[in-house]
Amino acid sequence: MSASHRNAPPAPQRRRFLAALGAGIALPACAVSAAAAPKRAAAAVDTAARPVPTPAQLAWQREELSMFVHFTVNTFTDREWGDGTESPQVFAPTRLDARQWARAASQAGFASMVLTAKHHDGFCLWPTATTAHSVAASPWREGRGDLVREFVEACRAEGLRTGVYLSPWDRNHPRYGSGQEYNDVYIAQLTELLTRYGPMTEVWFDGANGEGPGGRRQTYDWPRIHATVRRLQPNAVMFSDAGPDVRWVGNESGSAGAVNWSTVDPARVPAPGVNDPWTTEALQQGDPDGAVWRPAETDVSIRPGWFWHARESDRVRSADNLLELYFNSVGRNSKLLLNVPPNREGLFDAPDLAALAGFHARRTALFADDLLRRARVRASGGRDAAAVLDPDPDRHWQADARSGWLEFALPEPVQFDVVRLGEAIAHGQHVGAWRLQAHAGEDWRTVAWGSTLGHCRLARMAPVRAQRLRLMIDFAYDTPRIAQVSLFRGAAAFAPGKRADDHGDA
Ligand code: FUL
Repeated sequence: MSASHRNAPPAPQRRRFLAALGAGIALPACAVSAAAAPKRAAAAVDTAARPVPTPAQLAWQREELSMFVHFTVNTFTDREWGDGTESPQVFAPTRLDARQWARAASQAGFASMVLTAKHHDGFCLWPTATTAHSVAASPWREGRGDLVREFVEACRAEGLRTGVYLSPWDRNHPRYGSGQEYNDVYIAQLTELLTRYGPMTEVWFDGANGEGPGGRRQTYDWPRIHATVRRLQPNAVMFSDAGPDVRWVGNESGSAGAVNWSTVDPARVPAPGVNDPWTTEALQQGDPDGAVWRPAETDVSIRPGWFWHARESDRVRSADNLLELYFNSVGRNSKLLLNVPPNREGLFDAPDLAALAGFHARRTALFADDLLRRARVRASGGRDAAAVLDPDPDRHWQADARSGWLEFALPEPVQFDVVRLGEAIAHGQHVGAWRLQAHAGEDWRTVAWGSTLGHCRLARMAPVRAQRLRLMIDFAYDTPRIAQVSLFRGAAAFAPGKRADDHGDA
């Protein structure tokens, strides 16, 4: 989305540069960004003021996996950005079945789906009163179809929550660029989407706008847009570069910051589409002192493009590559919004379905057996240390100071190569430096370390065999509350490497 695409179609070099910023999960503590370093003396922290998520933000993050669906006239014209001159006649999927999409998503462990109800070309996937440029003017279902309805009904039948993407940039609508008049149209479109189809859990505002010189420039009325969503769907989160509830992660290559705070200073990214020198870092890393809770969403496509193109069907990400994305997004305190675009029949394609199934199989196998489950746990202080072995994300060890440790003793040695750590984020995100140590001989050896934790931190390492382990929380901005410490074995089999499905990301 956004900054990288603001004035022109995606620039590969910028993508690569942005991806590089998020690369590498095992940074030495001394190499982590300045944003991770404590900025204030411990005694000066006003802990009462640290932000916490709303119930909607908490539910959004705990889903971990959401599926994006890009589908419109572009699917039929073979373009990524339509210019608004497409005839609605081209929109003619022959076997469209939203249940097939929803089934694939739910079987692969995804909890929600977000549909492009209108992309930049302005074609609306639902019959709207705001324009004739919609499915009502297409041959699909003889002009009587409503794809947003079929989508939400399919998702609900599969137990998935639903969201909509409604591009503010509209290259077809005659009122675009008129100011107030287009803003009225946009609000009317939002109102239709948010009143006709039941609960929506996410509303996605794209910051992309490629209007060049001589193009029609439109100033969006963000306060009115946000107020409309809040009034009509108070339980939905709103996504954009600037939130207000969920922020863009700053690239489209599937990498959150290795340091990633869910708190931000809103002044650093004040509006969607702003591209200051510091924007990418602010989106990637957040800010430990940020006054606002605005977690990062990692949107990335299973194919090189966002829309389906026949020529890309041999470049679908592999199951291993999807697992890699999972480590780099969910495993870095973000949420993965993975795009799977339907083909011209209106179905998910065979290679995409195979990759999703493989991803699910690998992920569930890897995380099936928590090797730490049978440990005895001691803590430096505080209460309920054993709660870190319970997967309930609300049960947690609360330390009695702003640093501390947990020690684990297992009945016999185990071999592991992944650790999953998590904070009880309902109480905020506070940990700024941690180390995992294994007891070897007389000494403790550090086997993984980093800065932020948040809802989920996954770290991989060369296989370690140990019977005693400890997690050191070296620094936190408020009393650490650790909800999960788990160990797994098997990640070594999925070591990243250059493959045909490499889209040039980290
Ligand atoms: C970008 C858009 O320009 C792409 O087409 C896509 O929708 C992506 C998710 O966001 O800004």
